[in-house]
Amino acid sequence: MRILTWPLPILFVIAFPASGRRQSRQSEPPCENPLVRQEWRELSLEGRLDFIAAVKCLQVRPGETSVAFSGVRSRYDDFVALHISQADYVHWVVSIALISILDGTGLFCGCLNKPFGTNVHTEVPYHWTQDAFDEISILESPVFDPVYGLGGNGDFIADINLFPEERKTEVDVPGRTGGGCLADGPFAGVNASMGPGNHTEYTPRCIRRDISPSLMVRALGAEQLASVLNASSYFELEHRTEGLALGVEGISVHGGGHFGIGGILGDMSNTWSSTVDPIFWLHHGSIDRMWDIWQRADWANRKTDIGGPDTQWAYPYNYFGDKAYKNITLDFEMDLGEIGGSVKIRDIMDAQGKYLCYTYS
Ligand SMILES: [Cu+2]
Repeated sequence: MRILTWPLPILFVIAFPASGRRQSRQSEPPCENPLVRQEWRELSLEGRLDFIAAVKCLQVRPGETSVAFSGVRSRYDDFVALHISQADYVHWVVSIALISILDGTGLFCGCLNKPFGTNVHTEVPYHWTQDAFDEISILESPVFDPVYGLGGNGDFIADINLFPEERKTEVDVPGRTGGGCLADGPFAGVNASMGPGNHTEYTPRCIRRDISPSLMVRALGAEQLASVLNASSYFELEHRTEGLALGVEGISVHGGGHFGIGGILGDMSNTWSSTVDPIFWLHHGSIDRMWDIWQRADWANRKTDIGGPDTQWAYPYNYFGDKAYKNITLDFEMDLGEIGGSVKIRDIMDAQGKYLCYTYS
């Protein structure tokens, strides 16, 4: 069975909530000293190494959910497994909203024994538009740096027929340039424990990237970003973020990061297990930031504007025919599993509210 990976849900994210949330709760009410989420390039070189070290720290700490998910070996795997297990249920369920739960500060800091408030947190946004002018600039993005970044592409694999269907995306991503295991950077040689795809069995394997610079330039540029931020409603915001058509031509800012980095053979393209590639968090930081900017441009109206289907492939993503669905409301409860429990959408609408406490630089 091939993996159906388009369009990806913006919010299939759910990881690292618990510790950050607890930290946020300590400061409520109100949120007086929000953590400032700096862009990757705004972090000092030391700060970037801290982020990398925190991920590696979680990758060697023992996992806590291996009873529920047999593939879990590390603390990092806890979140990979949660994401895999929930992806089918949070597809388009409030889309962007769930992302804002991802405040992992406590967890990242804690693993490195650093105090809360240092910029060692999960959702470091990466501003793709600063590089998405041309293909060379994208490939030279600081986030792909082998030392002060998360490493670059996999080696080019020309013949994708060497791989079984379940290892490829359904979408025929144009302009792919890699496909091999990470060739450099801090996660080269690090094994993912689960995936690819919708299972949590222990299947150790390398992390792959298959970057399509042309897709990244097309989907992550200033024009796309402006279109998203000009949305007049949450419904429109989500739709423009996810894309307005099925297939490559519809890929927008969310799919642009996933398919642009994951290509056909890479992990970022996988709906369920994309979290095995730590660049996932930086991409989703940028998506959450867009939502935050959009909200604050008209806070009075947008602080409570939410919507979208509670069912995968339902309107407005009903490319395969109409499906019954309910529209998400503020009272919708997101299930964050053993790690985060149940969270109502209304409690995370404000990144500086009673539940979350962060802002973007
Ligand atoms: Cu995503």
